[in-house]
Amino acid sequence: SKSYLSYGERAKQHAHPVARKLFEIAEAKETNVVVSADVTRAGELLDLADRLGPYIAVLKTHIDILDNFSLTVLEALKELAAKHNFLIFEDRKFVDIGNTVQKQYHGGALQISSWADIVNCTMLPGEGIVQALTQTTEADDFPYKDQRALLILATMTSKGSLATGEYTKVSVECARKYSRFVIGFVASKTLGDIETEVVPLENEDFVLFTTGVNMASKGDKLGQQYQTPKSAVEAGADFIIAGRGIYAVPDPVASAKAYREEGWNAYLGRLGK
Ligand code: 6AU
Repeated sequence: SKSYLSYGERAKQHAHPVARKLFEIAEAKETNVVVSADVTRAGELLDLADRLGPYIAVLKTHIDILDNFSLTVLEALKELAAKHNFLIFEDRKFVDIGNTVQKQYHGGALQISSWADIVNCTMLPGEGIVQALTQTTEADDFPYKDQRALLILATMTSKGSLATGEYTKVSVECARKYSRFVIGFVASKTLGDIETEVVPLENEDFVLFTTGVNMASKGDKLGQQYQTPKSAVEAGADFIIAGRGIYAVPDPVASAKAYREEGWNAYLGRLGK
């Protein structure tokens, strides 16, 4: 499987420009950390992005949780992404009919397509959601052609999640059908294990983002379940998403460095180095 190739090798081979850029960043900065910056003040978000920027491959946002949101925040975020060479992933989890998600993604109050390199969606509505988002990015007047990518939420980390079985299976099938826009999954196991009947095909290289990663906790009081960076990468994660384990501790920079080191060492271990 491609998950046993280096990020550098995958950067050279991948058909999608956003996946290539992601792998190039991981290789250059020696990090597979995605920080989930789930803070509610714009100033705090930008401060985290600036301080953690050097140690992360991707900054993941929930832009709708900012209680002082303004479009100027997005400009500042984009500048920080360029300064520190990271991608921005808006964790919007689109979950509606095609006609609605197209408007939520491109334009609208949050202008998501104009600043988020990566977004995600759930498969609850069926194939049409992926078809619609793909169509938006392929329109003649879409300004960010080849600079945007989609992840499918194939499993979830919360207790009692219904994102299993047939749901997960359809996630994989849909990723294959729309691989010109879908670069991978948010999920907690390797692609082969997400849906045991679906083994990765010879020429595909989906990127696996695993969330529910925390070095100090097993879960929270609201059903979140955690594993360590090491166990996530050993189970096939290409990128580890950590939120509170990094931003909600006294020294987020030291924490980001620790997650980076553990995630990177587990990756090297997977390569046999
Ligand atoms: O590390 P935490 O628990 O503070 O934050 C985890 C982050 C949150 C969740 O909204 C998100 O990861 N998440 C997702 C994503 C990324 O789509 C899926 C999932 O199954 N579980 C999960 O926690 O921002």
